Amino acid sequence: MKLNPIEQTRLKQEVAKKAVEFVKPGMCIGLGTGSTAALFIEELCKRKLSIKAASSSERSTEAARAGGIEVVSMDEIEQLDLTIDSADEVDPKGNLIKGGGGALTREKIVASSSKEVIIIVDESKLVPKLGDFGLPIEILPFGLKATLKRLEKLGYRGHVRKKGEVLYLTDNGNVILDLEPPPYFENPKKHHETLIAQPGVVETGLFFDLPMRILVAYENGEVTWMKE
Ligand code: A5P
Repeated sequence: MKLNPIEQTRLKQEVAKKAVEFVKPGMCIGLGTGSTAALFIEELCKRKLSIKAASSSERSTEAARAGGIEVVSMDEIEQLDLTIDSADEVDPKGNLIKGGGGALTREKIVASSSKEVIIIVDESKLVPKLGDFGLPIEILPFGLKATLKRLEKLGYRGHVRKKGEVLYLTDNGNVILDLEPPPYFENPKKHHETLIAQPGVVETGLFFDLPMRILVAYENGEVTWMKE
């Protein structure tokens, strides 16, 4: 379901506001990346809660620190209490495609280190099958051509992400390959396992088997948990 950009931003704001209610003083929070996560961080800063955060990108770190949140490195924490992040697509089982903002690897590390993960989305992100968005994967720049060739042999084609004329580099100094869906990622686990087994592939934007709940803002004004 397509939404016009103004309406979509309104829904992102609604779900971000709701998500802040789950953050309690003393918690250690994982911060996602992207426009929805940025709105959540903005709301979180307004609350002036005494919390710590670990962040999935330089962008989110900067925004949180500017708003007075103490951001610590992942190595300073044992486990995060709660991670709040968004997604590019959510299927009916709660599997996700992430990485539109290029932070998928750090996002997966942060989410995997969290007792609980709340994914906040506007209803346009809900899809019957994952794939229309494409699939961002993070790749080492070393041997890029060889990695692309190997992936192509396995049937995965895509475009190396660019920022203007130059390669887009992640916070980890790696490249993002935006894969075309074949045509859908109906079995996300299988695709993830095939892709991650290839030398040079750092991480995929397929998220599954994590302690995630999906909070959705709908056009009719409801903000509620996604039901299977
Ligand atoms: C960042 O790498 C992504 O995983 C984002 O979480 C995802 O792309 C959602 O982004 P928006 O909130 O900007 O739609």
